[in-house]
Parts: sequence; structure tokens; C-alpha cells
Amino acid sequence: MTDLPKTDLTKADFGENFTWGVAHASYQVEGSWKADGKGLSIWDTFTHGGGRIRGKANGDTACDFYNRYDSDTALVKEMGFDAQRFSISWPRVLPNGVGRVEERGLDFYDRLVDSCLEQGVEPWVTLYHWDFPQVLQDQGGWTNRSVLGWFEEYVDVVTARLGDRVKNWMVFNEPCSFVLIGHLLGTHAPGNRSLRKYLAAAHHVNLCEAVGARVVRANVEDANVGTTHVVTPMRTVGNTERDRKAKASIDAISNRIFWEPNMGMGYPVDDAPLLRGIDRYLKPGDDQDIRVDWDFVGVQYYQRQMVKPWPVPMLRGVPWISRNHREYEITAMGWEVQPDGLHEALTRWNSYNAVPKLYVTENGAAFPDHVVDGRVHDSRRIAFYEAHLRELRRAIQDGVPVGGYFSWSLMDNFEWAEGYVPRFGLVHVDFDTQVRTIKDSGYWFQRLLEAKSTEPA
Ligand code: IFM
Repeated sequence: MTDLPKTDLTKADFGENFTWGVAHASYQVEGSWKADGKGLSIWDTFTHGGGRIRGKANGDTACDFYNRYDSDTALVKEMGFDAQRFSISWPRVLPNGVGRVEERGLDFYDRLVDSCLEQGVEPWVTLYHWDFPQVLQDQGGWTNRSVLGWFEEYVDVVTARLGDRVKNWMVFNEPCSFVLIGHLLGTHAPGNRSLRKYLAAAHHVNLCEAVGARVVRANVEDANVGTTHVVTPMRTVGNTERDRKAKASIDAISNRIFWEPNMGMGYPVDDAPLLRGIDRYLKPGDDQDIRVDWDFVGVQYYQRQMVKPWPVPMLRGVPWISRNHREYEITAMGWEVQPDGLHEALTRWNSYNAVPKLYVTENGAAFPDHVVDGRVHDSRRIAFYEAHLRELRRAIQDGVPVGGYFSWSLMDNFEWAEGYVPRFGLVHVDFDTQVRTIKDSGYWFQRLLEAKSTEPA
């Protein structure tokens, strides 16, 4: 394709052993929601019942990845990537959450891993990307401390089966998203709006980070163990003491509560009075048991968040979108495009000095695509990736140890409460026919990744 925008970025800018991958997640792509003995997940329930989903969409069929994983993995390779990050559906392998293992579900992941390896694509597995078993949700889900045992059993089953071939493991995808949006804001499954549930779930998820990491290490020789966090740098319009406190509070509630306990730093309650009630869920010894020595942390960056002061002492601030202060391009998710936020996110995590390596495990954007004569043009997405990769290169040049970059996402898929409207893929999916078409952005990556490493693409 000669009409793709040129870039002076080269593969070599990112170092010799840099991992280039694409990411996606079980509920968002697999479909086959009842196939081969799979149990219900909270997202099955949420999309078929209480949840407000754009277009009344659901993941029943999604991208039919359950049946098309082999040819989809071929697309990963065709675009020049060498890694594919995917997640496991807990109720697909343990329909009742615990107890009886559904071999057909595990066999699917076995085949997927083998397909990756046969095609020269390294599998990177996330153990939990939001599709919690409904039967365990009925017993309180993440708010019930028994989840520590449930999760331990689940991780044991998965890693015992796949650990001979999968070396790269992430315990969670974005605890902030599924705990905060699912338990406090209520717009994601399980749809709770409760401060108590948010605090209980946050603490149990943080403990499960340690449980998961321990089980992976026990079952997998030479495991590379990490987790992923969405990193949302906060901004304020003003610069007063009230602005500073508002920013610190929202940062603590959405970012630090999920990062710092695992590093032995406790909960940031001084900056966020809202978090004080978390004490009620702490048991003796938790402060030690919660610690994790990660091999890496996956930084997921999409946007910065504007915050303004709010006269509620518990909260001090609220996330806020001001049309007057929108100086940036807006994606189909309504998110501002601010590439230098990626540099800020990586630099901030690096300043903790707690993990030897960072990966960008998600970064990408939803924009409307233009389908013309069999081509899918998405110049805004190409510009987005170009700008963000430049910021990643700048972070590496500044000494931040980043080992890889995963685009979100391989293909258009089910975008949770937003249904199928926002399209994040490098590959276009026609959801009526399941036909896949590599977008211009996919070819742009192909040219970057297949050029001789020092040549600009
Ligand atoms: O689609 C989601 C993904 O599941 C988690 N990270 C953010 C993506 C875009 O919203």
C-alpha cells in the first residue's frame, strides 16, 4: 500500500527484544456464550437483563472468535505482530465457578495457545478480564472474601493446563474499571452502586492479585508474572489548594487504591476520605499477604481525566468534562487524544521503582472507519498510533524500561456498555457476516513491523 502515511519511527527505536502485540478479551470477542457447557458470566446476565447497553447489544456471538481463533491468529501474524494477548473466561472452564472443570472449555484455550505457537505468535494470557461466574456473583462476587479461595482454584486449573506453553501471565485486567464502574458507578456488570461493595471488592481484588501471582509462580516454570492497570493521569483547570485536593482524591480513588497496596504502601486514605471505610474489610496479616513482586506491570493508557473541586468533604472532587476546556481531538468514546499522557503514565509508574519492567498492554482508539471499495480507511487511528508510539519512544529514551506494546485491539469487538458502536480494531469486523478486513492502520503496523528494523516505514 503506497498511499499510507509515512513515519520516521523504526522498530529499532524500541530496542531489540521488544514485544509487538495485539490485545483482546474473552467476552468481547469469543461469542458462543452457551457452547460446550460454558456457565453464565455476569456479563451474560447484565446484557440480557439489568444492564443498559447501547443498541441492546450482547456478547452472545461477538466476533465468533471461539470458532475463528485460528484464522484470526493468522491475521495477527499477517500484520507483523509477534504476540497476542487474550483472556480466559472463568465460567467457560469452571461453569459453577469452582468444582467441576469443563474440559471442553479448557480444550478451547489449549487449541488457541497451540494455534498461536504454531503460527509464531507468543500467547500472553490475562486470567481475569471481567467475565465473572454468575453463580459466584450470586454469593456476593468480589465483595465476598471467599473469592480468595475461588480465585485460587480457578487460577490453579488454568495455569496447570496451559503453563507448560504459556510463560507470560497477567492476573487482572484493569481492576479500577471492573471494581469502580461495576460496583460504585453501576454502569458495568454486576451493576452495583454501593460504596461498601466498591471498597470490599477493591480490597479482595488487591488480595487476589497476590493469590493469582503466587499460584502462577507455583505452576509455571520461568513464569513472567504481571498485572495490568489503566493509568489515567488527572488534570485540573485551576491551581488552587482545592484543585490539588480534588485531583489527589480522584487519583486515589481510581488509581492508587489499586496500585499501592500490592507494593506494600497501604491505602491512600489520607488523600481520599471516601476510602476510610476500607478498614472494615482488612484482616490481620493482609498488609503482608497483599504484597506482590511483579516481574512487570502492564500500563494501559487511553486518556487523561479532568477533575474539578466538589463541595462534598468525602469526595473533594469529581471527574468532569468541560466543553470549554476541550483543546484536543475527541474519539468515538468521547475521550480526548493526548499522546503525551502515555509518557506521563509510564514515567509515573517507573517512579515507584517497584517493578523491573513495564509493558504497554493496551493503547488504541475508536474512530469511525470509512469503507471504500473493499479498503477500510482509518487515517485518524494511524495518526493516533503514530503519536502515541512517539511518546513511548521518548519514554524509552528517557530510560523507562518498557518491554513491549500491545494495540487495543486486534479487531472491532463488543465494547461493554457501548455495544458494537465504537470500533477499536486494526481489523474491521462486519458483524452481520463476520468478514474481517485489515484496516489501513493494520497495514501501517505491518509496514512498520516488517521493515528492516532500522528503516523508517
Ligand atoms: O475495551 C476495553 C477493554 O476491555 C479494557 N480496556 C479499555 C478498552 C477500551 O475501552
